[in-house]
Formats: sequence, C-alpha cells, structure tokens
Amino acid sequence: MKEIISEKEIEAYRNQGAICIRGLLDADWIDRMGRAVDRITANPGPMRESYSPDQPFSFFSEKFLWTIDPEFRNYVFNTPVAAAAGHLMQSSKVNLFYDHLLVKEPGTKAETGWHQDCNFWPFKGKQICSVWVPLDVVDETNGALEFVSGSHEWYDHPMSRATLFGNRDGQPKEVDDDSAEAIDTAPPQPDIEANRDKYDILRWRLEPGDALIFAAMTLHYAPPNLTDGRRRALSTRWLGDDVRFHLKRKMLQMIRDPGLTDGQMPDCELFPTIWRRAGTKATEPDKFPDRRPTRQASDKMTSGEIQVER
Ligand SMILES: O=C(O)CCC(=O)C(=O)O
Repeated sequence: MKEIISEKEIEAYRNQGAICIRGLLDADWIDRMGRAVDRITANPGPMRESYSPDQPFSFFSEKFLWTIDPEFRNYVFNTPVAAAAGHLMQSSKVNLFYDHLLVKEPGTKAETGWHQDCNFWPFKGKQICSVWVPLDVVDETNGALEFVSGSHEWYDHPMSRATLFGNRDGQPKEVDDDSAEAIDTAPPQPDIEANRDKYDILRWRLEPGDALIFAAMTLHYAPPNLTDGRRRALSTRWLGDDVRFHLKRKMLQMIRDPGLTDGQMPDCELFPTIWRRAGTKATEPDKFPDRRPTRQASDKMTSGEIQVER
C-alpha cells in the first residue's frame, strides 16, 4: 500500500494536471476489484453503457457502482484513493462524485477521444480530479491514458467539444433551466491528435495498482485495445473544497438526483465526504444526519489513510 504523497508529486500535479503514483493499491485490492469487475461485466447494473458503437459493449462503462455493490462501496470508502486525491488537490476534504468502471475488451477498436471530463459535470471549481487505476498492465497497445501536460490551466471555462464517446442513451441530458450554463459558446477543443508534436503529451506504462491522477480540466485520451487481453480500469471522481454545484445546459446522467441547487457545496447522500484531512472539522453544509446512507465501511476509513511527506 502506498504510504506517502510527496511535495514533489503535489507540485507535478499542480503544474502538469496529471501524474502517476506508483503502487497506490496493493495486490489484495487488485485481486478483489478484479473479481468484482468480472462479476459486474457479466451481470451489469442500471448504468451500463457501450462506448464502442461498432462493437457493442466491447468498450464497457458503468457508473455509480458504489451505490449498488458492496465491493465498489468498500473500494471508495476504504482504499487510499480518496486521500491521494485530497492531498494532491491540497483540499481539506474530498467528496466522491462517482466511480466509473471502464473496460476495453480484447480487440476493442474504439479509442477514447481527446476530451475534458468537466464539460458535462454539474460543478464549478478547480479542485476536481479523477483517480484512474488499471487492474491489468497497460501501455500504448491496450489503452493507457495520455494527457496534454498543462492543459488544465488553459482556460477557466471548460472547452466545448463536438463529439462525445458513448451511446445515445448515455449522452448528457438537456437541462430545461434558462439559468443553466451553456458550454456551446466556450472555446472549441483543439485537434490534439492531428497536432501531437505541438503538445507535451504525458503517458506511462502502468502496473495494476499504479494510479493516474488528473484534473477534470486536463485533456486526455486513450488508444484502442488491440491486444488479446482485457484492459480493466476503475476511475473515481473527487471533489475538493472549492467545488460548488453548478447547472449546465447538458449534464451527465446520474443514478439519481443529488437534490442540490446551484451554488451549494456538494455535500449530500449521493456525493458523500469520504476523506478529511487530519485536524479538520465538518462545516455546516456537510451535516446531513437524516439523509446519510448507513456507512458501515466508513468507520474503518483510517485504514485507507496516507501521509504527506513534508
Ligand atoms: O478508460 C478510458 O479509456 C477513459 C478514461 C477516462 O476518460 C476517464 O477516466 O476520465
């Protein structure tokens, strides 16, 4: 289990918008989650989606599994993943946005097109990141993520993007509210693929349990999986101190309505606070005694704690 996040790693995350942390999860977690992923892909839940139109479910996606599956719940509450996100974003606490299982089956031709995650996420703020952990060895032959270094700082506003990956049913939903922000007027996304040599592109070969942690504004991509092995990855999305709920005209579909209004802190049953920096206390909006789910796993939260080296 990874014990330390260094100041150097915090600085690299701040400058590049994406870093690799080696060995964040140990072999036991990899084994457990590998079995959980095999179980879910064989018997998917309600938010299953195909991201490979020509090969249905070859690029398999499912979100919010922690709300229906004990092992995924255990993963978000009891691994060091939340703490790593909190330390890297220099936040006093982190809330879970959602967990996202992404499997590229052998021979998946679909790439993951260049995109920013935050375009259709219902939040404003800079302290938003994802922790992407592969359960298989990954490199450029089977779908390791790549990032444009520094792209998280290009603009304050998410860029608009013409094409989305995913099936039609899973597309962001139109929000019928005039106050919701439209991103169609935002700066367009540059064509990174056609101009790779102009950008500083980061990529790593990863072992199972290594983690890529990246800001929601960072442009990223993943190649197809043309090998004969599976590429299973678990991405979790995290919200820090400066994040507020923010309606966008087109929004990611969620498993249920979080019940938040524009400008609110994201504390609610659907986005639970999972990690808190030692010595910090809950602020008022974080207290939801009536709506909080029973969190038997959260009592053991310190087992997932990590320390920062100063
Ligand atoms: O796993 C992939 O291919 C895409 C992952 C991704 O875009 C993400 O986690 O934000």
